[in-house]
Amino acid sequence: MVSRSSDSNDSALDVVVIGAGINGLYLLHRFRTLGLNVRVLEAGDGVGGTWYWNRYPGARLDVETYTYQYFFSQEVLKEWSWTEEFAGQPEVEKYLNFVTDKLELRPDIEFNSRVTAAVWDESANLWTVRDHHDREWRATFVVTAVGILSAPQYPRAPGLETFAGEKYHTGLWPKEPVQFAGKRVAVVGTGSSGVQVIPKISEEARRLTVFQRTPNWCTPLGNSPISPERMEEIKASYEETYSFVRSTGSGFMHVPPEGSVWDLSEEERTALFQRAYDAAGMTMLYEVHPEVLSDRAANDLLTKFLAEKIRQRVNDPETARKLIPDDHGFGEKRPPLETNYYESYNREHVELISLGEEPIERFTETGIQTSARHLEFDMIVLATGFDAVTGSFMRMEIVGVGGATLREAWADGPHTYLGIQTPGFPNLFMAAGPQSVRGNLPRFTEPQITWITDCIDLLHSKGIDRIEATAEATLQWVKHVNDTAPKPLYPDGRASVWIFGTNIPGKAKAFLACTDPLPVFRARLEEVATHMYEGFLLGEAPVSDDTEAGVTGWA
Ligand code: NA7
Repeated sequence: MVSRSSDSNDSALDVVVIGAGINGLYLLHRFRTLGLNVRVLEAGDGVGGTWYWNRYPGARLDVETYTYQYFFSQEVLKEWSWTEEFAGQPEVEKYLNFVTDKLELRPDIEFNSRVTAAVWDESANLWTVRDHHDREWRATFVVTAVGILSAPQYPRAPGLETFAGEKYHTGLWPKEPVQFAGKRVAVVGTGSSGVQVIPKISEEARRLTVFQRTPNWCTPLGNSPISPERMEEIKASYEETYSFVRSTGSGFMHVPPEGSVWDLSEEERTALFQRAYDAAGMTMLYEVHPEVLSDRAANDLLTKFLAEKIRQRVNDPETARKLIPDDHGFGEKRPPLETNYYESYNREHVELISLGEEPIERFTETGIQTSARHLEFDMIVLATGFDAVTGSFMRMEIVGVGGATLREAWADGPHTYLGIQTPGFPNLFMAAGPQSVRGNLPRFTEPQITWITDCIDLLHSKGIDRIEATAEATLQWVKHVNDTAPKPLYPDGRASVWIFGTNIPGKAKAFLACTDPLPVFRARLEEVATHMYEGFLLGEAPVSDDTEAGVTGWA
């Protein structure tokens, strides 16, 4: 099937958007407001993306709810009220459905449509996008809004398919309620998802065994309900909140203190760390002196403090030891924010297995065989994370100029211009693509989305049907990204960090984000647009040169 635009039997769509998560919905709204003919293709049968798929018990925001939401619609801001400082998955999903209905977006979304391929037609300057039902749409522009954590990854130990009990990945959690009561449950993985789901399962399961590859530096989430009075206050200060989060480096409600951590006495330092530990959200990450995140000696001050907290909260010293990281500093990985995580291990029926000491050899029909024993389970929960940022692209067959695939182009790591386009793939834009900024996701994708939609609108209005990032601009951007990438605090740099691709065996090691502070990145985007999309070639194909061959990923 080839979907046709509404007003002409033969013409293609202006835009296909892939994904109806928080970015895809905003893209759809913007394109419709601009009068463009757009269709969103969504794999799920509902909107929400991350908030649709990750519906495991305990899933919730680690960002203050009212800084994560959309700010573009006064009507939505006025009508929607939040009930928790850090909303749970059901509330975020409900909110995204509310916005979808309020803006009447649903009719332009094709649900149950997983995109498998997109092929560029150089003679017509059109993309053909195919889904898993072999339906096709033709469009001048394609914008991916596939999320950064949406391609689930599974353990490589053999035999997973032979396990006869219940089996779930946190990133593909079923809609039907899952019962843990009376069951022997295994959880594999202790990242943000594991840290959220483990306390919930520990409350109900007969026995819970946690398989930990690497411990994380977890700090308390500090969630609390939002009363109607507090919600009124929050609403009254939306303007201030919005301009504040736009002004911070990562789009969060936090700013680091002035001065140096070394200027503080030991008592003052402990008091600072304690205040951050007692405060909510990402305070520990963003309200300590920046050198704590970049200088090993300063970082050690904090990890010493955090290790002591783990020892205080976990009764069994041996379990506490296993829970204290020794391969990375605080902040090198996005820290999981927890609620009663450490206390879960004080329950009699909860056991922690460190895979470094007792690896999984294989999954069996009835459980898990480790190097030391066979453990029987009724259920295995995989909280093993994602092939982050690039994984969703690699699962599609994206074919650009001259039949080159994105898989080949990114084999040594992604190379993009501004995280928005890759040479050889004209008219293909990415929202939250590799090598774009990171932090509070909707805050950093918002300028990308307005930029992409404005750009396409301008091209459309001028009748320009081709835009492609130049190899030279891309080369410079990749260099900038790599030159400014964070350096590992531990000399052997062996920690598994998804933002570097090192959580997946065999994946190219490449820094998948960009450390530019949000206002700097936004200014850069504006500058590029003001200079008539500097670094992009408009309306014509580039003359082939050798520059592209020099574009490589992180080395
Ligand atoms: P993460 O943060 O990537 O965590 C995945 C966890 O699963 C982590 O503990 C991994 O250990 C572990 N893992 C991965 N593969 C295996 C295998 N094969 N065996 C055992 N354990 C494994 O994903 P999440 O879903 O928890 O969170 C993703 C993001 O969501 C998070 O950063 C927040 O931004 C929100 P590792 O540490 O790699 O050694």
